Amino acid sequence: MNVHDIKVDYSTKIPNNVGLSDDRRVLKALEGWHPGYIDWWHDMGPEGFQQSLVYLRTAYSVDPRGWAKFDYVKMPDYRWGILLAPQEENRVVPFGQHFGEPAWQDVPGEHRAMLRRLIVIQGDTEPASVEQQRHLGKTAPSLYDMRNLFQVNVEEGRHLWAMVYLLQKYFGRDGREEADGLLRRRSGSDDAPRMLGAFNEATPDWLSFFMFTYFTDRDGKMQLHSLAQSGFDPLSRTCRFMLTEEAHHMFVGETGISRVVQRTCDAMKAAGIADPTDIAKVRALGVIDLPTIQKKLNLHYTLSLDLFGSEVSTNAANAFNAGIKGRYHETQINDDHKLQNDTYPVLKLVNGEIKRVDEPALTALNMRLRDDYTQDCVKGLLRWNKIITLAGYDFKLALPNVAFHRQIGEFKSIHATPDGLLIDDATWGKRKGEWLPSTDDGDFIASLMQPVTEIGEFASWISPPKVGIDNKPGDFEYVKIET
Ligand code: BYC
Repeated sequence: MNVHDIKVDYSTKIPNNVGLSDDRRVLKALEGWHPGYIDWWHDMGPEGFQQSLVYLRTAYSVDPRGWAKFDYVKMPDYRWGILLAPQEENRVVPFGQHFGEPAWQDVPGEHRAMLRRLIVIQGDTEPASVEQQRHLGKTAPSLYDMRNLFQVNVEEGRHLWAMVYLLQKYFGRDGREEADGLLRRRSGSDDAPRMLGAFNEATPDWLSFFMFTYFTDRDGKMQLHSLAQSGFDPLSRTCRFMLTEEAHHMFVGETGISRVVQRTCDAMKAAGIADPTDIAKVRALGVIDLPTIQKKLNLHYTLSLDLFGSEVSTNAANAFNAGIKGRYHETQINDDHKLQNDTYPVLKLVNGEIKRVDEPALTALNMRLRDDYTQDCVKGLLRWNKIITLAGYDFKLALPNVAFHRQIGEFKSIHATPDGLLIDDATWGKRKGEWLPSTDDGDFIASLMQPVTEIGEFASWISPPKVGIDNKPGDFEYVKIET
């Protein structure tokens, strides 16, 4: 490990550990892109609070043993930078037709278009999520939560920088055009929407934010893990460091939902409510009932499943063969890493029934990654259900069947219940409000979204966290709003 790769150089306008001061061409291109980014941040970044001092962590090194320091920062002054995990000596392409060859330090010409497409898609999601969450600061349930939201937002901004660096450094003129496009598209826009479905949906309230950071950021984790395996070494190194930051985003989601569930259970118990499905009674307590939490979960989980693409995909097979995008934990898998003769079971619609069918493992890579994702999702559900059980309630949150509410892949043209029972259009039309948040549910949740900005205080519908950020005490002022 080269020690110069670990420390971040803060002497240039753009903090980095990639030697930008010796790379005038890329430094100039990035400095040219910077003002557009700042304009975008002002227009589309968090609404309000841009002049507040926020207790944020900033990376100062990419050493896993100590890489971030916390301090008060105004968000527009955050030091967004280019940070790559240290280069591993003698790294090889870990899968596909180039298996075992030295990893590429430059873009392999034959795979240029595919690589650029994947980098652009990854880059597009980062500003999209900031746009989706931009209004949430105004209804934060505490300063602690507000700070976490802003931390997630500035780091998504940095992840955009990470992809823009790759485009500017390795893709010449079309890379620069793509980098500009990343600032031009807008989440939910009719004319220039973001590229993937879930990133054009609204994040209307804080329960959605927690679901998004739990389920959609976890798609990010899986995709980044797959790209971290890439034979294109700069992409691998970028994604490895992004994963370090990403962990906090999923923590925000998992603990956020835990705290909502905890508060609901505590309130139900205190009021002597025995039936958690008695929605009117539970809502009268000013907390979010468990069935509504389940509906939000159904929505965000299924939107996130769509992000894995079709179950059977030649794009995925080509990216793997080319050594560009691998599997989750590729290097820990014990096989030939080429998959030419292997199969993988894929859930498909066969004669109107959901069945597992063996497909060539190469074309089934999206399905495999999605299966890994689902397994990873289950962990949170176990924690949330434990809170419910400990409170003495007979209610379980569950992941819906993968055929439920899909817009991409095998099940996009049918309707199914969360249990995986196929139903016709009319039944779906009548019953979907039982499974997905209705306008009434949205209005109720919106009615709870009253901001709480007193130090150490929390909104009625969420418990305080068990520990503070950076081990700060409960009365710590995470955001100094009056500046
Ligand atoms: N919406 O062969 P197919 C994150 C398109 S999240 C719209 O089925 P493929 C984050 C597809 O583009 C992670 N279009 O799928 C989280 C293709 O179009 P073209 C982001 C979709 O290509 C929270 C066509 O359908 N990173 O980081 O094997 C906050 C057929 O495609 C969708 C990545 O996704 C969709 N859902 O797989 C912040 C990694 N799905 O080219 C950040 C990079 C498919 O025929 N991306 N299509 O016009 C990829 O690896 C793949 O492109 C996908 C799709 C997994 C997205």
